[in-house]
Order: sequence, then C-alpha cells, then structure tokens
Amino acid sequence: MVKQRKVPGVKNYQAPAGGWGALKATAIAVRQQMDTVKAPMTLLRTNQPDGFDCPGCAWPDKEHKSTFQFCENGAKAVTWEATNKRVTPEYFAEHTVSTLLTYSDFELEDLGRLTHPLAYDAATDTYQPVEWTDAFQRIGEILRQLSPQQVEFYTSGRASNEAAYLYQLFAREYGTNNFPDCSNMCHEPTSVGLPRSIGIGKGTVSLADFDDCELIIAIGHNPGTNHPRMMGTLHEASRRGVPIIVFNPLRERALERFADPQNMVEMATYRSTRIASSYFQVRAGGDAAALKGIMKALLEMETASDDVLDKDFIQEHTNGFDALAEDLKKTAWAEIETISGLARDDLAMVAATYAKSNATIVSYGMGVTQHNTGTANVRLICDLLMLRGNFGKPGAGICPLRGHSNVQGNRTVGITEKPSADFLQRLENTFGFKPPAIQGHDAVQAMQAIVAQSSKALICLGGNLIVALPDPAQCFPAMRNMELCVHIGTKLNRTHLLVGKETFLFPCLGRTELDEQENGPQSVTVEDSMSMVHASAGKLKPASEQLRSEIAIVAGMAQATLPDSKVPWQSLTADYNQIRDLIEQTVPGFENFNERIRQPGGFRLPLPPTERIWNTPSGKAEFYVFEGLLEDKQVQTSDVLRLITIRSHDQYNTTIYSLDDRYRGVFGRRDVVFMHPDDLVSRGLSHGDMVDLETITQGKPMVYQGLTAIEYQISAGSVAAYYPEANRLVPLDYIDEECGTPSYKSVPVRVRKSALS
Ligand SMILES: Nc1nc2c(c(=O)[nH]1)N[C@H]1C(S)=C(S)[C@@H](COP(=O)(O)OP(=O)(O)OC[C@H]3O[C@@H](n4cnc5c(=O)[nH]c(N)nc54)[C@H](O)[C@@H]3O)O[C@H]1N2
Ligand SMILES: Nc1nc2c(c(=O)[nH]1)N[C@H]1C(S)=C(S)[C@@H](COP(=O)(O)OP(=O)(O)OC[C@H]3O[C@@H](n4cnc5c(=O)[nH]c(N)nc54)[C@H](O)[C@@H]3O)O[C@H]1N2
Ligand SMILES: [Mo]
Repeated sequence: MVKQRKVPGVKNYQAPAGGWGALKATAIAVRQQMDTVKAPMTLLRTNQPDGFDCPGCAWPDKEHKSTFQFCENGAKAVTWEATNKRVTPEYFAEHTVSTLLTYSDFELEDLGRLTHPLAYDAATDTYQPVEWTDAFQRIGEILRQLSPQQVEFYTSGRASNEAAYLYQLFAREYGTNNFPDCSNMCHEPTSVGLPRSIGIGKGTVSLADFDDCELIIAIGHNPGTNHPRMMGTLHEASRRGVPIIVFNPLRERALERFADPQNMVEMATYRSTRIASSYFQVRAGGDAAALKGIMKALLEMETASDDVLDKDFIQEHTNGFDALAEDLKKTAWAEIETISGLARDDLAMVAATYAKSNATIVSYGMGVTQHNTGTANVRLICDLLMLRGNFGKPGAGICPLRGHSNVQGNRTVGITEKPSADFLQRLENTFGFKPPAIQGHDAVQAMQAIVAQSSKALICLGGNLIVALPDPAQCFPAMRNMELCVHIGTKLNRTHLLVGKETFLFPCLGRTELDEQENGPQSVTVEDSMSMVHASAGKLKPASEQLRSEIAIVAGMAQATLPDSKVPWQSLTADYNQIRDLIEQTVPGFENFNERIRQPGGFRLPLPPTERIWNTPSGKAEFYVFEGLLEDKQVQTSDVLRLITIRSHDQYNTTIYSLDDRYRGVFGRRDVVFMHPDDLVSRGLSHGDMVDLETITQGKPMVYQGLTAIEYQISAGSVAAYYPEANRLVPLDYIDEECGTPSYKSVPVRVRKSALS
C-alpha cells in the first residue's frame, strides 16, 4: 500500500480482537460509569442462575450457570445501565426540550438514568415531574377518546416476557394489533422466511451443536462486537479444527483473529487464534447470488459423483427440489460472479468444503436480513442446508443471531402485528374479551401512519423508535402532530424529545435492579437466540425510588384505560408468577412454566425441525426458488455504490457508548465512510477527502454531507457508514416487500467530493 496521508482519528489497528485491548476498554467503561466498588459484584452476577440476564445480546450461555464469562461489550451494556449518573427533574427544569434536541445521541444518554415520571409542558418547553397515577389517568382519558386503530404500541426487545405479555394483553383488550417492534427492523425476514421453509421462525441449533459441527458458515454478522460471547464458541470450534467460512463485505477483525480473555495462555503470550479459515468479501447485497453459486456448484458436483446431496432427506422431508435445481441450472455463472463480487472458483471451493462436512451450521445476522432480498436470503440459506440434510441432526442447523436480549421472547409471548387465529382464540377463552382480528401495523407502517396523521398516539415500551427508523427528515417533524406519546425507558434519547401534544416519559427499572413488589422480590424471564427460557433477577438498588417496573407501568396504564377490564392488573403486578401462569395457559410450550424456570439454566421451547417435524402447510420442508438475484430492480446505474449502515464497537443500537470503533481503527469520531481503494480512485478521491453521499431515489433528494472517506478493506462497490447517523440516507419505503424490514444494508448511493470542502 502507498503511504497514506494521516487522517485525524483514523489508525490501522493491528491487534487481534479481544485480548488486552478488551480488558482495557472494560476498565475504562467501568470507571466512567460506575462506582468501582459496586462494579465487580454487579458484573459477576451477569448470567448467573440467581443473577440477571445480560442486556447485551441474545447469545446463550452454557446452561446459564457458567463461571463469569468475560465480555467487553456485555460489561459496557451493564455498566451503562448501572451508571451512577442521573438526569433529574432539576436538570429538565433548566434545559428546554429544544435545547436538549441539540445534544448528540451520545450526550443525551450520557446524562444518566431517568429518575422521575415526567410530563411535557408546552408552555415552558420542558419536562416536568408528574404523579404516576395522574399520568395514568390522563393517558387513559386520551386513549378512550381515540380509536384503537389510531394507536401504536411499540416494543423494543429488552422487555421481559412478563412485561411484553401484559403489554400485548393491554393493547388487544383495548382493541388493536398495532405492534410495531424492533424485530420489524431486524430479524423479520427470519420470522417470515423460516416458517415458510421449515415451519418455525426461530433458529434450530443449540450450543451443544457447536461442539459437534464440522463446518460453520458465518454470513453477515459481526460477533466480536455484537455477540461477543459467541467468540468463545467460535474460538473453541476453530481450535478444534472446524473450518469457519465467512461472508462479509468488510474485513471484521474478530472474524479474522481473536485472543480469548478467558484463555490464560493466549493472554500471557499475546497470541491469538484465527477464526475464519476462508474470508469472502461479498458485495453488499450479493449474498443471494453467492448462495445460489454455492448451490449451483454443489449440483454440478452431484452430477459428477452422485454422492453430494442427502437424497433420502430431500425425498422424505422436502418439497420443491426439482424447481430449485432447474432454476440453479438456468442461472448463469457470469451473473452470479458480477452480483456477488466473488469468483466461481471460490464459490466452488465453498461447495466442496460443504460437501465434505457431515454437520454444518450456518449463522447469520443483519448483513443477511436488512436487504430488500432479506427474506429470500434467509430462505436460500435453508435451501443450502436442506440439500445436505442439515436439519434435525447433531451439529447442524440454522443459527440466526438475534438482536436484543429478549426480542425472540417478545414474539413468542404475542408481540406481533399478525397474530395467529389460534393465539387470539386462547386469549378469548382465558380472558373473556374478543381480541381484534385485523392485522396491525409493523414498524414502517406505524411510522407511515404517523406521517399520514392517521395514527395519533405512540406508546413505546423501551427503545428509540424514531431514531432507529429510516428518514429522520420525514419522521422527526411528523411526531409534532401526535395527540399522545408515552415512553417507558431507562435513559433519555431523541425519540423522547420528539414531543407530541401530550407526552409522558416514564423511568423504569433495568435488568440489574431489584424489583420489589407487594409479594416480595420478583424475577422475570427471557428467551435467548436458542429458545432457552430462563429467569433473570436484578439485585442492585434501583436508580431512584420513583422507578417502577415495566410491568407495573403497563398495568397502571391498562387499568386507567380499561376500567371494566376483567384482567386482574393489580394482583398480576404484585406477583409475576401469576403472569407466568397466564402465559402457560395461552402460549404453547410453557407447560409448568413457574416450575421449570426454577431449574438452573431454565428450559428449551419446542423446536419441531430439530425432530424433523415441519409445521408447514404441506408438512414438509419447502425448497425456495429465488429467480431474481439483484438487491433491487430499480437502481442499476454505473456509478451506484451500495451503502451498508453498521454498528461501531462502542455502541448498542442507537446508544453510543463512546466515539471509538477500535477494531476498525476509528477513534473519537463517527463521521466517516469506509471505501474500497478502487472506488476512491475512480471518483478522483483519496483517503481522508471530505465527501457527500446522496441516495439514488425517485423521490426527494436524501443527502449526507461532510463525511470523511477512508480507505478500507471493504468489497468494491460497497461503502459503509455508521447507524443511526446514516439513516438520513435510507428511504422509509425502501423495504423488503415480503416482510417490511428496511433495507438498511443496501442503500443505492452516489459518493462525490463534498460541496463543503
Ligand atoms: N455491542 C452491541 N451488541 C449488539 C448490538 C449493538 O448495537 N451493540 N445490537 C444488537 C442487535 S439489536 C442486533 S440486531 C445485533 C446486530 O448484530 P449484527 O448482525 O452483527 O449487526 P451489524 O453490525 O449491523 O452488521 C453485521 C455485519 O453485516 C455485514 N454486512 C453488511 N452488509 C452485508 C451484506 O450484504 N452481506 C453480508 N454477508 N454481510 C453484510 C457488516 O459488514 C457487519 O459486519 O446485535 C445485537 N447486539
Ligand atoms: N440504519 C440502520 N438502522 C437500524 C439498524 C441498522 O443496522 N442500520 N438496526 C435496526 C435494528 S436491528 C434494531 S433492533 C433497531 C433498534 O431499535 P430500538 O430497540 O428501538 O433502539 P435501542 O437503541 O436499542 O433503544 C435504546 C433505548 O432503550 C431504552 N432502554 C434501555 N434499556 C431498557 C430497559 O431495560 N427497559 C426499557 N423500557 N427501556 C430501556 C433506553 O431509554 C435507550 O435510550 O434499530 C434498527 N435501525
Ligand atoms: Mo436488532
């Protein structure tokens, strides 16, 4: 490489992921947020049988009873919640909402934990303290005046099963299925695609399968940052000699080399373990083409040797093989190569490795789902696995890496805009009211309804919805028209400041905190990425005496809104065992719920594909034919680049812990765009130049000015910038039509020298 010009805050980070860098970063996070005396005890209670579930990610623990697993980003998530900082009514009195809106996302949350229930006062443009009961009464009054179809009930995936269940009960008794949730922006392609292919919208592997697998294919996820405890598993697999094939447009350090802080020898000797055995820098949005290429090569091998496919499995358990084979035959290699950005020989090599493995796991994340071919991508992964019978045998299966720590559980207990008739019937039988049957809004539809002013109230159980959604220029101002906004959160964020005519901000207990109710201390439950359900109980003294549990807040609003409700809201709040009894009555798989969560490690929900039972209409697993290959049909001009919006190492979704992104060598800033050297050269740009990005849309222009272009190991044709800032380039209606998920990772953009430079 030619010697590059120095760009402030940009360095070439040489160290492996994990290792001493991770320990140092944890120490800093603790020092900045917490009392150093309290911190070690709190961190040690993470993911222990009598402790709390880590709010960081949804990766499971070995039986949830392991000794403390060191995890840098888990520690950040915990210390961020258990911080000593507070944002008090006095602070709100002195800072108008308009002033707070000028703060960065980082500055807002860094003010600390919310301490009091607040109501927005338009006359002073400030949040003022309010009594809980008064707030509930007012919310009830407004909701009773609105039609239920005008109200949106958002859930972010940290809510416990118990809170989420009560929340859906409240909204359904009130009369709506409007349940936009974070999953709509995340793994909806999994929830929609997997049931069509294998009959259930969840991953099929368990941790034990990683001990038995012979090959791991990791597509479009960045575990060193987002699922750090998975690194231990990958590290073990790699040391066992399991090939790990990675598809990712960016060279992510943790997928290349990792030093396990759990491993004394590696730490003492500064050694690390290679993770990926092969690393393919697929073009953004090129996975469908790559997957089809691997399958095409596999079929070509089958023609030659007749021993590659699992023909018994295909015959006995699947439908649609011939159509798939026909389509693969028709698809030209030239097209596969152009769109995936990968060579035929490389894809054939992957097919050959796959053909040798008797048990393969494919893991995937947002690099697969956040495309307008997201659902197709997920189904093509199933096709690939089905060709060699990689469902329902040890060491094999599909492993979607879920986002929020309980996003999967929220779905299981009823947070969905398209509930099944069976679930609605169970609710009716148990509670004696008729829940609405008409389909509700998902996240994008909810926002569109808010923009169109047909929705007039938004209630948020956690999260930062409006910042997480695309197109702030359209969405932020639309919030001004709302009759009512209610936010239940732990820390202040921008969505809370997009106030409507009446807005309430309720502070709630976090995972780490003791939840004391009338019947004593309570625990909640969560479900991890591998369908394990277990209990979580915080022990810390709550951040303020005014805090209430999410459950108590939901129940309080429900009672005030539905005076004739038959649901015993108050006694459910006093004793969460009663909520679990109701879940048991209405959601299949929760038999003896209260008893089973007392076992250390909890229990696993049923996963029929692991027994080769397929709950599809045909009773078989369904092969899927994806005739298109392109990420979208509209935009194919010669200068188009595909923008990927990504997370830095120091952020949790819209929560920014610091401005560093250590593994990618970016420090103290986020205003950068990662580019391939050829893409810089062909635009007359060099490393460090200031550039503007413009989305290629039919609609109004969307521009992001003044980013610094940095040369990076990213596939040609793809560029990357940080989320949520880059949401200004994502059109709201640019979605996967099958499931409504925004295509956050394949936005067609042009990059040019900045008008500001
Ligand atoms: N510390 C931390 N932990 C988290 C989160 C967090 O923000 N911070 N967020 C949580 C949530 S809600 C989620 S959903 C998960 C997210 O976890 P991930 O799924 O890992 O999410 P991202 O970082 O958005 O993107 C993942 C990777 O996809 C790659 N990618 C982008 N486009 C493509 C493509 O077209 N093809 C392929 N093959 N790869 C592509 C990117 O380069 C990146 O490495 O993590 C959860 N855990
Ligand atoms: N461009 C782009 N946009 C994206 C993505 C992307 O990759 N690119 N990813 C998408 C994905 S995968 C997701 S999941 C969404 C995330 O969307 P959300 O889940 O809505 O956003 P978060 O940033 O996780 O929410 C942070 C807020 O949650 C609140 N909070 C934290 N802990 C708790 C708690 O225990 N209880 C309650 N009630 N509140 C709590 C705090 O107030 C905090 O400010 O963003 C999506 N948006
Ligand atoms: Mo997510």
